Amino acid sequence: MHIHYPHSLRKNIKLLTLSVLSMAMSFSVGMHTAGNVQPVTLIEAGGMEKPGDMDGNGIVNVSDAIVALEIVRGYRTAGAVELAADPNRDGEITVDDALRILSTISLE
Ligand SMILES: [Ca+2]
Ligand SMILES: [Ca+2]
Repeated sequence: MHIHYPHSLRKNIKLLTLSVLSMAMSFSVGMHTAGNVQPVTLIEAGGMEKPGDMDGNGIVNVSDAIVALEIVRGYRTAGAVELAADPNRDGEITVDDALRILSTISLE
């Protein structure tokens, strides 16, 4: 389907697209700048890490649940990476987090 816009309207759409694009770009630049001035703790809590990605390899799978369970059982200490991936964000790795990781896996 081809729509014939009057020339002026087409020009306006082009201008509109350009202004939306530049707005989006300045917005993302603004976000980036704001991210840089954020305290490190906020960046960690804000989620560079995938929730549940305990080993930080970018995917949530059964080995992440195992890491969580190891922390729960005391075989391993929760570090910054593990806490940043804390699925329920309560600041500690518990069996609830391990269950959340397992349910994330089963949903995928
Ligand atoms: Ca992982
Ligand atoms: Ca937790």
